[in-house]
Amino acid sequence: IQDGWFREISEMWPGQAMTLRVKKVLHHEKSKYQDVLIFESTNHGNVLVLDNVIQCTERDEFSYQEMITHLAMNSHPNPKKVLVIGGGDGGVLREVVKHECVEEATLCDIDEAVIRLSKQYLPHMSAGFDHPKVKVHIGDGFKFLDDYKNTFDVIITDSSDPEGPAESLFQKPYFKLLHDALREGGVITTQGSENQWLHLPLITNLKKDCGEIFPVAEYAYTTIPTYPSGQIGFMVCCKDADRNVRVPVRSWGKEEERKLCRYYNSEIHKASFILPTFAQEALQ
Ligand code: AAT
Repeated sequence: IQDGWFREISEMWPGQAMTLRVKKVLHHEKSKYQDVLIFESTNHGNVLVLDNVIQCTERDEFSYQEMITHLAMNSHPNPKKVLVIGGGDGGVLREVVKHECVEEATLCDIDEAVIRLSKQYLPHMSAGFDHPKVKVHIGDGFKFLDDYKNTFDVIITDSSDPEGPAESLFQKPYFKLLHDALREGGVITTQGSENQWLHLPLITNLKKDCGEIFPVAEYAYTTIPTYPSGQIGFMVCCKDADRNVRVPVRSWGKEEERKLCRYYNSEIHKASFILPTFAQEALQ
């Protein structure tokens, strides 16, 4: 923070930096795994920052949390057991339990500090923790998954970027663990290592790795002003070769969809897989 502005400077996006005006620093600590900063901004609500990277702002978090969740959930005909890796702010859980078919939603985040501070400063997201179907485990997602085979219908990896404690969650052995932890017909989404403007080689590699493990592996993206270059991508993969994840297999009615979601809808589900030509070519 300099002169009342937070700047998101990182070698992961050289030569550019999102800058947000700070009204007040609410909390700053070094947890066991990362530097955790929470500040109140002038125009974007409260902001969670880990190792100097913006994780969410109250103003636009719904775009990311809804898309990473419902792209997976609505690509499964009847998801009952759901696992979230990362997601310590609770926002993805909040979205998961909007689906009444869910019987159990487990979250595994490496850092208790993120959960503790989100409960204090990000109440709209951490509301997800209060649901009776939710269970929380503190630990490394990679290690956690290793203990589960043939267990979950949907697994959502809402992890931080590949530099830091989430590094292993972008590598091939992790996708194998995800695959094996899914039940028949299971679906995953993962944070797709940022976006098309900055990381096409990374995304190409990620898609290749996923495609070698899952019979269906597609890349989708959403727009979000406070993530680098204003967008972020997801891998959406399925264990069932016949499933087309580009089209929702379930949907709420139009009216209910509008009540439940502010970004996601059935049309944008389909649209989110359509890429501009330069990205299409790279990912082929
Ligand atoms: N929904 C908010 C967006 C995030 S949160 C990322 C979460 O992943 C953090 O709570 C962090 O503690 C957790 N995490 C990191 N590594 C691991 C791990 N190995 N196992 C389990 N959880 C982990 C992501 C924002 C994306 C940023 C885009 N620039």
